Amino acid sequence: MKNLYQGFTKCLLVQTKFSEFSFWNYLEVCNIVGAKYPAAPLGLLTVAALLPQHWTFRLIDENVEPLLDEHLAWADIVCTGGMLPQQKSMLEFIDRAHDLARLVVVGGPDPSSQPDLYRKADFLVLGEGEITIPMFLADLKNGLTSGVYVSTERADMLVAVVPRYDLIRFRNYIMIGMQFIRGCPFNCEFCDVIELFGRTPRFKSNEQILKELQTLYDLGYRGHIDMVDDNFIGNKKKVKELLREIKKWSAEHKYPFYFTTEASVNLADDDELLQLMQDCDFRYVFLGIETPENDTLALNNKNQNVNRPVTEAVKRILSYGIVCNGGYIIGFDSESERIASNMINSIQSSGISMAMIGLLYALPNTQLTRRLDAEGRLFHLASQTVSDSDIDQMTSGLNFVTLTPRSEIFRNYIKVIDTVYNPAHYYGRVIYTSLNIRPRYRHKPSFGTWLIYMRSFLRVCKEAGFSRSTGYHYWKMFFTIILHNPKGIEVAVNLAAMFIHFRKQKEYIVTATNRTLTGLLNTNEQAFNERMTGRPSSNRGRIGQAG
Ligand code: B12
Ligand code: SF4
Repeated sequence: MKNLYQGFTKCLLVQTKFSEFSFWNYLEVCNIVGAKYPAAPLGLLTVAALLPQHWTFRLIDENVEPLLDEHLAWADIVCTGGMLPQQKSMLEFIDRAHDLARLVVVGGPDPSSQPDLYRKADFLVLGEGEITIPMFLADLKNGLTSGVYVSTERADMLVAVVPRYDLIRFRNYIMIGMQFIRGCPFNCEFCDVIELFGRTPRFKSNEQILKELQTLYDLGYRGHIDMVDDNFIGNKKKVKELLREIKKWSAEHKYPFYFTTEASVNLADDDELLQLMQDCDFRYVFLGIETPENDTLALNNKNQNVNRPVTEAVKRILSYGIVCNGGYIIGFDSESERIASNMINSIQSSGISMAMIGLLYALPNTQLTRRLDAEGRLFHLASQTVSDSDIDQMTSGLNFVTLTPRSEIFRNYIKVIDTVYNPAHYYGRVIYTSLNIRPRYRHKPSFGTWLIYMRSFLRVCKEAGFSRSTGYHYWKMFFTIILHNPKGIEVAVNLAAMFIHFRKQKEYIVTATNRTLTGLLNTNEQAFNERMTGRPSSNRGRIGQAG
């Protein structure tokens, strides 16, 4: 067998499929703007940059194009990696590659969290690739054909490589990812980020980020960059320094990009930071709000959100031209009987249009999972995506014995999703956001892109404006914003476009959850829990008979 390390090795990187029903797969919106999938596979682009650069690479994103046997036949070695919802597609991929006698390398978040599930891969390269890929390459150089590589060390982000952005076709995606920070200083019980990446944020230098921006610029990319950091403002001093540099670079390059990111709600406390973000053209931020109930926040160590009124925070962020999206969770041990109405009120009053509401999921290797396991409440096979309906946290949560009766949680969940994604409520939030936003966008699209925007606008008018369920709301929203805050119209139309996806996705989630609820009501909740945990269940909390 030829030495794969030294030779002109052909390496195929494969991003396996996500479900089209995921909250994050807004394929209808991709269609409208002429893209094929929302986000480019940043993990694999980074892996390609860490592998020997004399190799030849090819990247197939199954969310964009089908993986053919001839792609696999071309390769000497194949790599894949991904997250929990890709577990099933990654495992199928390993089998398919093995059937064609390809050597398979696997890494990324889910294999790192539960490597045993991926044992059949030839090489398991776990944790941060910056540390473990060199270990794997050393073995490959010595002719080994299998191995498992782990490290407790964390990567030094100051030597992180520029991802191989040249391996993708930009027009297939709505946004391209870029990473500044790994790790988060907070300590939320359910979070796996602090387990995977630690609680001390590690940063790339400003020069590294500018180099990545320049690389994208030189490759001809213009438009949307998603800073994929779990908490972009994990160290406010550092992020301000970076933003000052981006502001300067962007001005010198005539603002080729605009940005989105994720941040903790304390972003709203810092006007200087918000101003810098606006100056760099940040347009959307995803806030981890989780729950409107203070006791639950405190019990989950999400202390940074306790006693922090979300409505005010969102209004302040909107005043800097940045739209807030939010993540919410149902199913915490301590949530009140009024959780559904509390959550609906919180979402409606803050005007957060894109609210990702999930069922609490005990992700592998988290404090939550360890506690539930110790309490005998964790389901066995807790984090295996076994069925096609295991899409993301919207359908696959509650992988443990709940304290509130499970059926009650499902009812609350259905009520929240059904209400929040009812057209009148959704468009109400769009109006609120678009009236309160004060955008000062710097990035100006090229003429060609502007034409695509116009075509997309007409498509949204057709899809949303002439639909029986949303037509009235769409035009009411449209004329309200045109009359009262015309600068908010771009945001308004974008959020209306997102509803084309959410409308479909809501139907899917409500139907799937109702099906699960009916199944649960036809059985006995205690018997169900015993089957799922493999242990006799004692009476805890408010657990009762289903129904
Ligand atoms: C950006 C992001 C998203 C984006 C974009 C995803 C995309 N398509 O690219 C969006 C918002 C869509 C998203 C959604 C979800 N996400 Co997400 N996401 C992230 C985030 C914040 C950054 C990912 C990233 O780009 N990192 C930068 C790259 C460079 O790092 P990386 O991918 O980890 O790759 C490195 C290593 O893992 C390794 N590696 C990766 N692949 C491979 C492959 C090989 C062969 C090798 C050798 C090494 C290797 O090397 C790389 C360099 O070190 C991570 C958290 C985090 N900090 O990583 C969560 C994270 C990956 N998401 C997660 C989850 C659970 C989800 C959701 C299910 C629910 C949710 N949290 O919203 C959904 C489902 C998505 C769907 N489409 O169905 C979990 C995964 C947990 C797990 N055990 O699998 C994470 C870890 C955190 C979290 N709890 O949210 N996500
Ligand atoms: S703030 Fe977000 S990333 Fe940080 S620990 Fe909490 S959930 Fe995790």
